[in-house]
Amino acid sequence: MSKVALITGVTGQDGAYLAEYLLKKGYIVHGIKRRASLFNTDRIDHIYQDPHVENRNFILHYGDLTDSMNLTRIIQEVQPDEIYNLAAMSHVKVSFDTPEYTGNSDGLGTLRILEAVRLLGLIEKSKIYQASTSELYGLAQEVPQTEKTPFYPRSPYGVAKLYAYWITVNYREAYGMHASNGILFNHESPIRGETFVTRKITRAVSRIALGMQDRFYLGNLSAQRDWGHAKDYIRAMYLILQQDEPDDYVIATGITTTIREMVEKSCREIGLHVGFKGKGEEEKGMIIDIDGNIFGKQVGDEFIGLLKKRIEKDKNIFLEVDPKYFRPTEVDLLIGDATKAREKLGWIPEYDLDGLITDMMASDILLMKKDIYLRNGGHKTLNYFE
Ligand code: NAP
Ligand code: G4F
Repeated sequence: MSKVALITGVTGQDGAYLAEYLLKKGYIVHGIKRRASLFNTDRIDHIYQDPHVENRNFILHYGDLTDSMNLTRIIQEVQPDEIYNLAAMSHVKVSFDTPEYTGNSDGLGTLRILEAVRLLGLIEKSKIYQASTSELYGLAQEVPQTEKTPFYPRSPYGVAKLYAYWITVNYREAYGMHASNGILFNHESPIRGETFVTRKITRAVSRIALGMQDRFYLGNLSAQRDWGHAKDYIRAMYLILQQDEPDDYVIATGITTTIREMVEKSCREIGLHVGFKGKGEEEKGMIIDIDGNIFGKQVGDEFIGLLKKRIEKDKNIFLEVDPKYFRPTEVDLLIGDATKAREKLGWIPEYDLDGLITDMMASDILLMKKDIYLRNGGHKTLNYFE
């Protein structure tokens, strides 16, 4: 008999990778997607199965973490062996604008799932994975952060996730549920949401290299993050639910990098050497030199002339700071110690930061080139603004 998994947030970055991974393992995968006025299933269209196909193993349900009855009905229908609760309003900056909604979906949403499992008598059957986060550490009390480091969240998102973390622990202790937290540090990929900083950088650098844009704007360049690849991190989620005993695990690479260095590395990946001048809100990023061999290979010889001309004319500023991206309270430094996950789960990441950047830059260069081809062919392309 195939195992049955239910994934909330299946249309998101992690949900899409996890669904694909579990399908390959022979699972029947159910996913919860939200109703939207436009199609919102881009990330899972390649594994979509038409409802008219018999014996489907990938089934989507409309639902929302703010709707208990909907969640309870879906869990009753699906009778999952494993529930991966990945749905969330996951943008830290946006959570300052929508704090109540964030608390409702990210905090209470977790309670709704735990309580549905309990009320439906599925405690013995359904194992639960809760998508906890390094944002719990916020104003970090210890470096590096482990499962024992005290939490100090710094945003409505972090505080909502703190509730979700503890209600998961509480249901485990109170009712003996197999409910576990993965405390995942930042993880990225070519399908990362476009407004998270890594993807914002790889998209903008690609567009600048191709002559589609002159400059872009970021917030705090000095914040430090421990970035891994989402493909490695969804494997950790799966491993956590294969354990006999529920527990909480830090998933991280153990290496931290500033946003500034992330910009430098993304540029270097395609042969652009960049520098920075000024401080704080006045800081600017400049293109200093181009390595023609690397640029030609990664971007294309036909695009180098335009960029060179730009540097000659001293219009080489490509990055500025816009305080609108600052957060009311910032998380300055995250770096995780995943020793427990390595020792107990046998989790070893396959990607390092350079591998992640190579993957993201190659994908975004290709994506932006598609727009150039469409425009050259007389077609309209879409513009997305933050
Ligand atoms: P993501 O790309 O933003 O995906 C979030 C998913 O949740 C999307 O499918 C979204 O639907 C769905 N969603 C949002 N609000 C919902 C609601 N009220 N009801 C039902 N679905 C809802 O996030 P991700 O990067 O894959 O992250 C997955 C989870 O891990 C999240 O809980 C996030 O907070 C957590 N996390 C992420 C990281 C990271 O670095 N990526 C690190 C630690 C923890 P739409 O597609 O319709 O928007
Ligand atoms: O990419 P970010 O928006 O990710 P953040 O805030 O660390 O949150 C992500 O990781 C968490 C795990 O630690 C998840 F729980 C959460 O769901 C999400 O996936 O910002 C990273 C850093 C911040 O310090 C931010 O201030 O980049 C800085 N930053 C600088 N300029 C920017 C920008 N962030 C964004 N989004 N946009 C900017 O222009």
